[in-house]
Amino acid sequence: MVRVHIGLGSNLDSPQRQLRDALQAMAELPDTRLVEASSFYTSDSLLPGQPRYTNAVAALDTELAPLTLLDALQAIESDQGRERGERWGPRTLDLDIITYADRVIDEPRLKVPHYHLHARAFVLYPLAELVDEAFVLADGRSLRALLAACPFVGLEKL
Ligand code: A4P
Ligand code: MG
Repeated sequence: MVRVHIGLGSNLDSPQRQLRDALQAMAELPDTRLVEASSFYTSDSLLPGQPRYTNAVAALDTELAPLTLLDALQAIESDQGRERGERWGPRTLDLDIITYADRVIDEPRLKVPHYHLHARAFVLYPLAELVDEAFVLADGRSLRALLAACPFVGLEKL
């Protein structure tokens, strides 16, 4: 079993319900245990003109290999009505692999730690609820330093 962190986001069709349903679906994945979920947070979309997002981070323990986990998460997105079209478009559900144990992964379909992590308060602050203060990403960046560089601005904790 390895510990992984999943970022959840939704800005369509009852975002809080989408996140709750996704947590339930992840808890039911094979060879996987849902350890804990962060609080839910809302924030404006990074792209203007889209509905506000609700975001959270979940900790899972899993035996699924990274790409198997990615496939499983994409299947949950599809089950919850995600239509892949426009990149960065509004979505019922986005599931991103934020960390996978202490591994750095650089494959065409999967980059871990997640590439936009450092600039995203809506990922960093919920992640901070689930790890200890001294948490260091697989690429050596400390969460404390990332938080210090990414103020809690525009985030609302539900
Ligand atoms: N991919 C590569 N690495 C990963 C990873 N670590 N986890 C690939 C998951 N997927 C990963 O993703 C495109 C491809 O990225 C996947 O097929 C996978 O192979 P996608 O989910 O289909 O497309 P996307 O979500 O539109 O792109 P992306 O870059 O993930 O967008 P983001 O970064 O999720 O941005 N504002 C707020 N407040 N909250 C948000 O959550 N999200 C976005 C979308 C914009 N603004 C936001 C939020
Ligand atoms: Mg995504």
